[in-house]
Amino acid sequence: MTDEQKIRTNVDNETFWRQVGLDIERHDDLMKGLPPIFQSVFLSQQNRPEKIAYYDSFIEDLHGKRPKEVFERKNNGDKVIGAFCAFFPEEFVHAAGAVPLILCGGAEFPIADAEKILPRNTCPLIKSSFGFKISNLCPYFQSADLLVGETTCGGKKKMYELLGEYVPTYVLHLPHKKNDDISRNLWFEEVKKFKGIVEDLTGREITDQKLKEAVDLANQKRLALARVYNTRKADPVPISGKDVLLVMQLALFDDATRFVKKTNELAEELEARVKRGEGVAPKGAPRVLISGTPMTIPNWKVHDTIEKSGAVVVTEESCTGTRYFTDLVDASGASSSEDLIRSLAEKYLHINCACFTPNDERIEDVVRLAREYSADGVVYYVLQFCHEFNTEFAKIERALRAEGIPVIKIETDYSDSDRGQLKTRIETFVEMLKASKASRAASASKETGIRVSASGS
Ligand code: BJ8
Repeated sequence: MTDEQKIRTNVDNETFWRQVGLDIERHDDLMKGLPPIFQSVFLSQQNRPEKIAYYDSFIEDLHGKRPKEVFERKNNGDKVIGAFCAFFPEEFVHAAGAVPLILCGGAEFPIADAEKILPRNTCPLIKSSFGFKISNLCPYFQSADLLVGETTCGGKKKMYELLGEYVPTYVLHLPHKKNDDISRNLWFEEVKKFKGIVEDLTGREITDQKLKEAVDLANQKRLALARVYNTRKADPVPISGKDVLLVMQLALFDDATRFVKKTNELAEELEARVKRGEGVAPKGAPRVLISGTPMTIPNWKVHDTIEKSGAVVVTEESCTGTRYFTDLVDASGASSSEDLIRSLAEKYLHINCACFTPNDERIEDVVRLAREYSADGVVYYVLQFCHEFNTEFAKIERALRAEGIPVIKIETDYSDSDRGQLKTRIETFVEMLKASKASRAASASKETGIRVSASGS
């Protein structure tokens, strides 16, 4: 890259956005909506942990500081690889000294543009992601040298074909059955091939040593997130669900080494809060597990509605939740490159996306997580037109009901048009959870003669 081709990053945000080819006027319109939402959803909360300030500051300059860092890496010869799914083996990207980014759109703003090309009855995550690119609204997207898709759902597969007309796009072939040898071998070969694709793009060899270091880095990220999640098992909960969702969302953008450090610092503060019995919601507040499709920035409305209704979100069975970090890559027994890649491929096959059939592991996971986090109820969250997650609800509902765990399904998009209806349904659900907690506490007190505090209200 010649000096003339380098993007200047020591400039104000607007100059930088012009250089990377953003549509400045529309980008201004997009970004002016963010501060009031962020204020209402996040900054209005009481008693937040101090260490959350790092993640707040990230959002406050979302399209400034971090994209400039990414372009600085490009100026120094590193490549940027963007993806849209938890099945993106980021380890290869780190190992090649490139920058991995997850580019899933969570905003309503670019959807109208996307609908000029994609069918309206497509999931909003797909439309928003596509819209961000075709409308030149996202500096992260502008930085990508390669996009990596995957054969999960039909809408994404077809969108990647169209996206490839704008940016070079490679699609990983993910089999839809994970428990047979043919599928596992196919996925292993695909992951191995992806290593070569990253090497070709970057012009850098991924040695076993580099790959092991990258595996270690990605595992550290997963462990830091698991540490934060673990504190949410306490009652009172030391951090709101909204704040944890923010941390999860930024895990997909931030520099991995810095993110590990900051997230471990947050976990340490939360562990101290748990020891002191300090929480963000009163002890006994109804505890909700959210299960379903991912939520990317600025998709905060379901968490916000639940927590403003007097409940607290204690975990997310989602790709912006436990599915992202639960399994580690076990490289300890790997004695060859093939072994190492196989353990990597195996780890990814443990992500229980609804694109798999059968997908019993996910159903078991939801029940297990509800127990582990002492959830009083489950909000099953489906993005509109996501047939995979929508259809899988039938089995999940049955499994939860068999355990006596109440569940409600919310199917929504990125617009605000259903806010009122959502609020009414969620408030009714939370009231029901409070009432059943109170009646359980009353019968426990009757049996033992001990007064039990039952409600967070
Ligand atoms: S591993 S959940 S990140 S595919 S919501 S685009 S499935 S129609 S986001 Fe996902 Fe990977 Fe699976 Fe996770 Fe399609 Fe459904 Fe939309 Fe989805």
